[in-house]
Amino acid sequence: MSSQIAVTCPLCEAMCGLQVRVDDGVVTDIRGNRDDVWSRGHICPKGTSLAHLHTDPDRLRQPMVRTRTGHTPVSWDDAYAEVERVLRPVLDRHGASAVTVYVGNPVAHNLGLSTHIGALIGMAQAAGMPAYYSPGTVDQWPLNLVSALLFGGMWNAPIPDVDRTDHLMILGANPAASQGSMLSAPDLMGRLAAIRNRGGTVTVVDPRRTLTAQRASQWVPIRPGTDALLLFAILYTLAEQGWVRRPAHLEGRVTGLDDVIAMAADFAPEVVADACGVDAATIRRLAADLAHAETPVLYSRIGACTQEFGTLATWLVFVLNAALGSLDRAGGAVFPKPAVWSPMFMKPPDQDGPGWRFGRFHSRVRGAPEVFNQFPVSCLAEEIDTPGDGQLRGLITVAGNPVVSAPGARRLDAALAGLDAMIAVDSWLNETTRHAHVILPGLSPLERPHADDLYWIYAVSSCLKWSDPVFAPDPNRPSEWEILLRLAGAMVGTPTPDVDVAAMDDLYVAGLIATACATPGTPLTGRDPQEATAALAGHGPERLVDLGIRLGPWGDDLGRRPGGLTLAEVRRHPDGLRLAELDGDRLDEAVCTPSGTVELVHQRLVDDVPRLRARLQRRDGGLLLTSRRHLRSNNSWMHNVPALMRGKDRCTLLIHPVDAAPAGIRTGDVVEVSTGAGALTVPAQVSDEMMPGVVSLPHGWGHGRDGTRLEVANAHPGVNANLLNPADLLDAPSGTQVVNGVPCRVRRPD
Ligand SMILES: Nc1nc2c(c(=O)[nH]1)N[C@H]1C(S)=C(S)[C@@H](COP(=O)(O)OP(=O)(O)OC[C@H]3O[C@@H](n4cnc5c(=O)[nH]c(N)nc54)[C@H](O)[C@@H]3O)O[C@H]1N2
Ligand SMILES: Nc1nc2c(c(=O)[nH]1)N[C@H]1C(S)=C(S)[C@@H](COP(=O)(O)OP(=O)(O)OC[C@H]3O[C@@H](n4cnc5c(=O)[nH]c(N)nc54)[C@H](O)[C@@H]3O)O[C@H]1N2
Ligand code: SF4
Ligand SMILES: [Mo]
Repeated sequence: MSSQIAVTCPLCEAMCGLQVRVDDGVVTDIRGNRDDVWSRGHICPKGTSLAHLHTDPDRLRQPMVRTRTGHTPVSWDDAYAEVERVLRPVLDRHGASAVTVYVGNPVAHNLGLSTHIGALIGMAQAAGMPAYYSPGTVDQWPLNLVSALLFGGMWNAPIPDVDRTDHLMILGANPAASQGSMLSAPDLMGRLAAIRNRGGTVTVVDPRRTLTAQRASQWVPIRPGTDALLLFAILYTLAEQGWVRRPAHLEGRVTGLDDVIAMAADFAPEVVADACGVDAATIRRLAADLAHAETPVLYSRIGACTQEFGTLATWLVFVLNAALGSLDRAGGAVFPKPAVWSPMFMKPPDQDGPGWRFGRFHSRVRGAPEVFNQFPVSCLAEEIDTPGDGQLRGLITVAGNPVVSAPGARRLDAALAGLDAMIAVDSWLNETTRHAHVILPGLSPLERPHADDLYWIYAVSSCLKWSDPVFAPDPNRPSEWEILLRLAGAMVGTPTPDVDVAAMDDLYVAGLIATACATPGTPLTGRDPQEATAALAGHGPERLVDLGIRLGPWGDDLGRRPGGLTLAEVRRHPDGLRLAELDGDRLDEAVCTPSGTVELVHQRLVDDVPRLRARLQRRDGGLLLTSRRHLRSNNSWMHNVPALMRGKDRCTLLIHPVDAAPAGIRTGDVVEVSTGAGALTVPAQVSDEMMPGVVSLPHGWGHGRDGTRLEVANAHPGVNANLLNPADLLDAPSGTQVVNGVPCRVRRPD
């Protein structure tokens, strides 16, 4: 028996359509699906590895419980009984405030986890859990913060119109590896090449000459952490030269531009040049290039977020897009029109009133303010290991590996070992889950249906896709959304084995709908919750995807727009539905700030400018550590795929020859890298792809730990970069961890 099945790859934001060939129950080929309406055949090496993720002998197929001699497989009944045994005493004695949840990155890429994580978080919060944690604070939190303030929603931001711009400036992103982030566009590198082919310019601002920079028109090396200075200086130059554009279409739709221009007065190119490591003439030329382009646009991502001034840098990217007149017009920074509505687009009910509030409560140990109900992820360790009232004693991780991905990693590793209850919803026994009392595994990526919601909000066209599972799941295994609902039930008081998962699902969906009906600005505002709920059939993720499609711009509005789309209709199109292309002129529809305008000025942003000004006085002479990604890695968790591990060691320290030579360092030498947080040894790779004064180490490594079950990864352990990243180095307004621009020393060990 042979079959071809069209699916969407659940591994990254590019959401590629793939063709999976199955012969006699075995995947024999995976390739890009040329008929996929969205990705038209694009695939990267990770896409083909789905077959291995499915067959990986190390992938857990049964729950595991921790015993004195390691983890052993148990039945689902025994696993739930063990959850109850460890979790209930914590809840009974200390309440839900002693338990927290860590929401890992794959949650956003896994249908059942993404639809139902809200049930666990929401119910745990209702029971008294204060903050929760995620790698958002080592990632895009500055973008979320800036999006909420400027555009009204934490997931609401314009993206660069890569297919029509004639000048794209990229800061702190390397799509050659990442395939695009908060910018969904399959074959982004092909699209960048097309900009140059049509006579346009691609400028890459990055301390490293990445493959993206190599393929660009120009590479501008920058000292890590100083993008905000550079961007202020570009704004200064635009204003000085009379190049600020005030097009009619933005008249009355953007407020505060002149105030930001006034703030730029302190940041002339000559003033910031030294700190940025970019000379003033270059900065003025960059400003002129942007000013003279027809459709210039700036785009920034993680390198501009996870740094000392991540919020200001991310903010100024949008300020410049406004100052160049590029907001909301073709070729500029445009608001996509997602075809699927997501409850994530709603302002959370606890954010009542106009605008957004931050710092409504603070972490117990270091007093860090909450941002979107989260504390910086490095607070997790101290909240667990510091005794006293409010100490965390229970942790539920969902598809996360914070022992590898969170700064201050050593302390977290030790802290997890001391928890009274740790539950991991995870499919591998890795550096983090080895501490769990119970591991509850999900189905393989080929055994579950797939659809995306969040990433369509950053997508270059409006599409809808649904993938059925390639293989029927084992009927004796729960789906991950069911596991989450069971844990949610346990958090609100039901003994874990007794949770009625179907009833919880109904309760959750009814609650979401009631919230959407009561919240201004949702597609359900003002409608009758019972009637809306009754319009839906089915259960689990399918029901919520149906809701999202039907409430989307092409949906049937839960029956009120006959002929509109439903999930049932989308399923009839295995290659997807392509509904619209990016366009300008969506600002009024997309922006939901209290004033209805793009509000460029907020006190939280203005308050951080003096910190940036003070940065100009600092002369740090030594080396700065940065992070990088590789096309064939996926954060920490795909190093167990043999095909992705072939070739040279990728976990190396990149260092420029002028920094290596005085220390006598050559490629292949094992060097010691040390920071205020710790030291480790790693092979050096001497290369002029780094700018002098900056070194680069990938994150996601540090395998080979006792008690893990990752045969391939453990044979290529690498080192954990987050042993070097200090817990207390943060971007102030967002609480985001600094993993780019950490002062370090490199030497040959004695
Ligand atoms: N293959 C692969 N794809 C992935 C991932 C993966 O691990 N592997 N991870 C996924 C995830 S979770 C995310 S969040 C995205 C991230 O996607 P991207 O944002 O594209 O991330 P990176 O590839 O790490 O690129 C960040 C760049 O920032 C540069 N940089 C460092 N410091 C600074 C600075 O101070 N200023 C400037 N201007 N640049 C700086 C680094 O040198 C690096 O080239 O990728 C996603 N896609
Ligand atoms: N120094 C430094 N640190 C960083 C970064 C950096 O650039 N530099 N980048 C940060 C960023 S952007 C991110 S997103 C984080 C990532 O941080 P995390 O989300 O904590 O880590 P991942 O490596 O993505 O780990 C994913 C986990 O999910 C599990 N998993 C995989 N698939 C599934 C599934 O289908 N179901 C379930 N239940 N589990 C699954 C894996 O076994 C693994 O435990 O790392 C951050 N840390
Ligand atoms: S770029 Fe690669 S990992 Fe990302 S969706 Fe496409 S095939 Fe999957
Ligand atoms: Mo990320």
